[in-house]
Amino acid sequence: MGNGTSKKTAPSKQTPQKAVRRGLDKTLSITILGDPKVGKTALLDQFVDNTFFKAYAVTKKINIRTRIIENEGKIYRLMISDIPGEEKFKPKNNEHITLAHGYLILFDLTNRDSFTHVEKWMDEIKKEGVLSPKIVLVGTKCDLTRAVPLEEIQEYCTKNSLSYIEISSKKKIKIHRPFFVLSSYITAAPSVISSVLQNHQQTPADSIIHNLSATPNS
Ligand SMILES: Nc1nc2c(ncn2[C@@H]2O[C@H](COP(=O)(O)OP(=O)(O)OP(=O)(O)O)[C@@H](O)[C@H]2O)c(=O)[nH]1
Ligand SMILES: [Mg+2]
Repeated sequence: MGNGTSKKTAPSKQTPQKAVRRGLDKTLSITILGDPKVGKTALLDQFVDNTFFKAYAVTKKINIRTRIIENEGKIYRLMISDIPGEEKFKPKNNEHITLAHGYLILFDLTNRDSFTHVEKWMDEIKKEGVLSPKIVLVGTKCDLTRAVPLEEIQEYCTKNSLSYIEISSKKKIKIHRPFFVLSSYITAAPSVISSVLQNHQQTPADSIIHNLSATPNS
C-alpha cells in the first residue's frame, strides 16, 4: 500500500506516574507502632493526605497507605502500616512486624506512660526475632506541654541506639522526617549505619537526624 517508508510512530508521552514507576528503586515497608492515641493515624494522615483531624477515631484494623518519595536521588514507594494501639484490635498475625523493613515507634510527649511503653513495643519486634531492626523513635504532639524530659528520652535512645525525632501532626512540625530518616536507615549500607550509630552516641539526636536526612525541614 505504499506506506513502507512511513515514519515509525513516536513513542507515546509518558505520564509522570509511569515515569516514577519506571524509576522506582524499591518498595519499603514501614510499620508504625505505639500506644493508643499517641497520634499514629494523625501522622499518616498528615504525611499522605496533608490533613489533620482533631477528633479521635480509634483505629480498629491495620490501615495501609502508600506514598512515593525521592530520597538521596532514589525513588521509593513507602508502604506504611498503621497498627491499632488498642490491645483488643491488635492484628492476629505478626506479618506487620516480620515483613517490615523498618519501624516507627511513636509515643506522646504529653503522656509519660506512652513513653514507658516504648519498651513494650520494642519487645514486640524483638520477640519476632527480627535481626537488627531499623527503628526510629518519634515523640508526638510537640505543640503541647511536654511531660517527658528530653534528657530522659536521649538517654534511652543512646542506650538503645535509636534515632529520635519530635513532631507535631497538628502544627505540621517535622512530619516528613521520620519517613525520610527511616528510609535512609533502611537503605544505607551497613558501614554507614554503624557510623551513624557511633555518631549518635556523641551528638544530640536531632543532629544525627540532620546528617541522615536529605529532606525538607517539615
Ligand atoms: N495537639 C495535638 N494533637 C494531636 C497530634 N497528633 C494527634 N493528635 C490528636 O491525638 C488524638 C489521637 O490521635 P490518633 O492519630 O487517632 O491516635 P492513634 O495513635 O492512631 O490511636 P489508635 O488508633 O487508637 O491506636 C486525636 O484526637 C488527634 O487529633 C498533635 O501533633 N498535636
Ligand atoms: Mg489510629
